[in-house]
Amino acid sequence: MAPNNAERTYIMVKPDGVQRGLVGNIIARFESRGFKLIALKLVHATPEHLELHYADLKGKPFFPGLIKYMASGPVVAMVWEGLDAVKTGRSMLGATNPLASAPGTIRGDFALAVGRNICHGSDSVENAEKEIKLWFPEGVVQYEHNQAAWIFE
Ligand code: D4T
Repeated sequence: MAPNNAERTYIMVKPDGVQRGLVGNIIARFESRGFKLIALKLVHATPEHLELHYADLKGKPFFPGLIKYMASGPVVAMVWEGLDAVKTGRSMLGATNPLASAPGTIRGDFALAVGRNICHGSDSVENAEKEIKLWFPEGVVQYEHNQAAWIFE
């Protein structure tokens, strides 16, 4: 199969990442890795919206606390595009529990607790497309990325 240079992933700096001033650092990592930013906004999400985002986790014991934390302040919602964006995005985030996140990853560098793990990234291409629709019903921005020839074969 031809490489998909246009794979998209939904990345979200969580309220703790915003409060701790890590937005610029996280954006810089995705930019310098070679991904193309195609949507971005600061949004204070409602619990109802977050319940849709985390619908798969409804019923887990940590779900009410997760929704409360995610609704406690604004998040930075972003869509990044590029080769294997979903898988590479997840590896840049590190393991869900910062105890297991390697140094050099976002969680491995900035987080200690699973319930305050700084940043979200889609875990499959299918979920990425669902999350992009949920957070950006207005659509993303299309433009030519002049660096593409230096990033992709
Ligand atoms: P997100 O979706 O936030 O990027 O996290 P992951 O994809 O890495 O992990 P997840 O869906 O299993 O968990 C979602 C969210 O719930 C918090 N959480 C998770 C928690 O507070 N306690 C827990 O025991 C687990 C497993 C952290 C991330």
